[in-house]
Amino acid sequence: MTKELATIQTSVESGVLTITLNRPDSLNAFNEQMAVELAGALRVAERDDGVRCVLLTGAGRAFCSGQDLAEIRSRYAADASAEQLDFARHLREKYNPIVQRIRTIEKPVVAAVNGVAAGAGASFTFACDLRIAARSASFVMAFVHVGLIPDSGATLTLLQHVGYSKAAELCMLGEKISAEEAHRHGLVNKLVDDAELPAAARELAARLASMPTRAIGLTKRALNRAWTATIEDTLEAEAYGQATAGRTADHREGVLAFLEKRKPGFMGR
Ligand code: T3D
Repeated sequence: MTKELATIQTSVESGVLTITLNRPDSLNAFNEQMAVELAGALRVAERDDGVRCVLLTGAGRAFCSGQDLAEIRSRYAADASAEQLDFARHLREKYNPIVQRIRTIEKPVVAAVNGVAAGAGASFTFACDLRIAARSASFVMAFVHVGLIPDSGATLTLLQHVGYSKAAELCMLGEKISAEEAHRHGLVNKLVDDAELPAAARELAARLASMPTRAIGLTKRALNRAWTATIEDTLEAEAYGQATAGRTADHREGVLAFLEKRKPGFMGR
């Protein structure tokens, strides 16, 4: 069943929670209401055991054009001094909890990039675990064009995906890159023809949702930790994660299914 809020739509099917950013007239620009609704949907996804994968996409011809610039302008109107706008607070309260949850929820999060992803919209896709993109999609680190720096985690996540040199080029020049180029640089996991995106994204998400959710969640935790950790930290985190995964019913089911030469039926626990 599809739930329609003011700025997003959600639906759950086969263990996949699909969240569609839904302000197509502004290319799904991110405003205060969307921040509240998206954070709420991700909170539900985290708590609901029936949700075993999250799929994030956009309505219309774009994924997300980043911060709603009309809303920024209205903030200027309310307070004539740009210096007095508390950008740090805005990020801490609206953007950061969303990025934090995408990165820490112990379930796979997939971005189905259906069109342009700009500014924080691009950052949201980078925070996801996997990106599947339509051939006509694109990415633009638009921040520099409005005199801002990349946020929503992109200074780390973009670097992780493409390395320093390409990250610096994308952030400093702010040039739009096609999904094909993003795919070549490892930023996009899978590229499909536009018409195929919804079905291909659903198939990928449903496949992830049918896998051992605990093991995937613990893998995500270990990968996130490993980036800044020493080899000692990493080995210890892996040992902890493996001890936890090794106690799940899905681990047992995977081993038995292999030995019995049958398809495993993972339950997500
Ligand atoms: O604390 C804080 O808030 C700081 C946080 C900042 C985070 C950020 O994300 S900063 C970066 C903000 N985003 C941008 O600067 C991107 C602005 N948009 C664009 O550069 C272009 O629209 C795109 C490259 C994304 C797409 O270009 P194009 O030619 O395909 O579409 P368009 O014609 O520019 O846009 C279509 C409509 O969407 C248009 O409205 P109209 O004329 O049809 O009524 C345009 O104004 C609107 N739109 C697009 N992006 C935004 C937007 N409206 C509000 N905010 C937007 N970000």
